[in-house]
Amino acid sequence: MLALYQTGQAARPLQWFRRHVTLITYGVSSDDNAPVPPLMAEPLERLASTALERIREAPSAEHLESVRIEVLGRKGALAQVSKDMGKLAAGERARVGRLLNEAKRAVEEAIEARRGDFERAALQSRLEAEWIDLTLPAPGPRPGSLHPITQITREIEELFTSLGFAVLSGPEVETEHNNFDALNIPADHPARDTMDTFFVEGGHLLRTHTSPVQVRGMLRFGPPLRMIAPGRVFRNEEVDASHDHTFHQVEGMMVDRDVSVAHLIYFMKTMLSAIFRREIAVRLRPGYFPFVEPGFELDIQCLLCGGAGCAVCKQSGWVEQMGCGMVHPNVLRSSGIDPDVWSGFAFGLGLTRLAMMRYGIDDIRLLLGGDLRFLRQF
Ligand code: FA5
Repeated sequence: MLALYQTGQAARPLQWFRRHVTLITYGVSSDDNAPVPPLMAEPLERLASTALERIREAPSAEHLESVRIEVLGRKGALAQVSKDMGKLAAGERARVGRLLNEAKRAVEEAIEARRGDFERAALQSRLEAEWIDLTLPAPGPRPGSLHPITQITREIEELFTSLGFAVLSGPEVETEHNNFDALNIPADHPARDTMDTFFVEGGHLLRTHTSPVQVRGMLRFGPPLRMIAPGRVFRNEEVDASHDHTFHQVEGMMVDRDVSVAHLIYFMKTMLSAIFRREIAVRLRPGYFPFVEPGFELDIQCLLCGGAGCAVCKQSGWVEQMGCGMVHPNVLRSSGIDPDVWSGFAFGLGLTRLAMMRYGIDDIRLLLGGDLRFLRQF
């Protein structure tokens, strides 16, 4: 007797085969070329036809794979038959082997065909699900936007050019002379302490303000002169909600005959009302800058808290926006301009703080932080 099969799903065809093999064992024939008797062929055919039916009816690729393993796998039904063949007489073994190969090929081909069905169906459903209408217009590039400081800089440039001012720019790495000495701040002057900065080799430093562009403008063009100079400046600063180590200013200067504080106030007011497009409360208080005399600080009422007090205005209700004043005679003189003939005003506006007021930004660190979630709002 040959070994019995115990598997569950394949049990039915295997029972047939068991009967068949028993018959082979006892009905020995020595003629290798004799046709396989129906009693030997039938159980294998049934095994194959049952497998083919299950393959045909397999509802999914996964199910198909489990049928394949049951029938063709190393421990599957056909493997077991092949193992048991060793116990047959030599002549029978060859004929049953042939039958077995045919059954195996038929099952393999059926599995391959059914697998193809599943693959085609999967492809079809992907084609339907992932269908793209190529005739639709492309979404196009996502538009970027200008940084709020760039936007406000451009507005100021436009305003001042319409008032006859030139837009100048100066280097961010400046000479110590232009940043301090030519502005009436010699090496031992205490005003240098308020503008501690980053010194680089060769008597140069990262400019602490845009005021050195005044010097460059006066030397390059001479009087009469109307210029503004927006740009980035640097200080060794304790960073908080309203102070950064890197920020933007715009310098303004007008040198002509008979320029007075009245002109200064007029231009300041014109600029602020153009930027805020409404009346805003300002206050002018005396301020000390060695390069102007008299000098002022101009504050605007904090637009973030409406003057009630917040972290940006340090609970004072006012935010310092700019320093300004009448150009000191020493500064005119150091740029070769005769202070007895010419006079002028100058201002240095904190562009970063202006942008904060304009857009309601309550922390200066957001502006140069590079966070796209913040920048996409502008
Ligand atoms: C100056 O820088 C002078 N050069 C301004 C000036 C020019 C005065 C011409 C007279 C004539 P001050 O250090 O105050 O001044 O800076 C000017 C403005 O820059 C301030 O009013 C403020 O708005 C802004 N500012 C100053 N420090 C910082 C900082 N750390 N972070 C952001 N903004 C600042």
